Amino acid sequence: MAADLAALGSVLVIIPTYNESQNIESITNRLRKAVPEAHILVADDNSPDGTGKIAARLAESDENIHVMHRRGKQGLGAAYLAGFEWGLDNGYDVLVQHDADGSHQPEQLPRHLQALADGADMVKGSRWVAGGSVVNWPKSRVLISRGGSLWTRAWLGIKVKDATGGFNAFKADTLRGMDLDEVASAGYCFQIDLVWRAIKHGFKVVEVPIEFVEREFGDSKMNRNIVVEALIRTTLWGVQHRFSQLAGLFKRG
Ligand SMILES: Nc1nc2c(ncn2[C@@H]2O[C@H](COP(=O)(O)OP(=O)(O)OP(=O)(O)O)[C@@H](O)[C@H]2O)c(=O)[nH]1
Ligand SMILES: [Mg+2]
Repeated sequence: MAADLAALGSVLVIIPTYNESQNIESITNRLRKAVPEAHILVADDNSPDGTGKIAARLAESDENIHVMHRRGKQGLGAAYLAGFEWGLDNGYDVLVQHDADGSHQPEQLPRHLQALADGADMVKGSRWVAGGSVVNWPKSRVLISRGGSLWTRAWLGIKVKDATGGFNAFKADTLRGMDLDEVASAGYCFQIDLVWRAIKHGFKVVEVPIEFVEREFGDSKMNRNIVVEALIRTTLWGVQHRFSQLAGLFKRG
């Protein structure tokens, strides 16, 4: 039988934003409808297009919406780390990562929450498990995403099908137990870093299917550096992991 969602406690959805003025209002509206009891934290990096001001206006009229105004663009990973810290300091029991650009569907968040209630420590929204899908994504992006996950699985020896996915939910104790102060990754790699950390620390990671929709408005912040960072860091973690496996074998032998 499915476990009770209410028992999960308070939920904070963190939305990092950089120039999402065309998206922020509709995504917060959808989230408020889909999971009314959840709180939202917009972590804005002083977007030149005024996203922070729109978020501040939304927060004024809705006590479930909060805004963190950050100094300037420091990358998605840094914004999430600041959001996690704020959420943990403020006593939330569940913390969710959610993009502003419409790629993640707020209506699918209850599935993440149910998986946490059923015993997962971290839940990853996955495009590449049965029932998952992408809408309007160019072939090149599918290739990068699938290739990146394959590379990650091969090096790190993990079963996660969508390692780079960014629609994730955590129990607060999972984040507390992952040594987040050691995270240095900035782009896509941040998502791989989080799931690798969760697995290494012995937490139960579950993937749930999501429909990922290419953004209609605004520009992607994805670039070649982000892909290269992910490739280099994942390979380094993989080499370290394989060495420690070998060292373990020698010790035992
Ligand atoms: N605060 C903050 N948010 C960011 C930064 N870079 C990206 N974001 C936000 O992070 C979310 C994901 O960024 P996207 O540009 O959509 O990048 P992506 O989803 O990895 O790439 P696509 O698949 O092309 O959409 C969006 O809500 C962005 O506004 C940043 O430097 N600071
Ligand atoms: Mg996006």
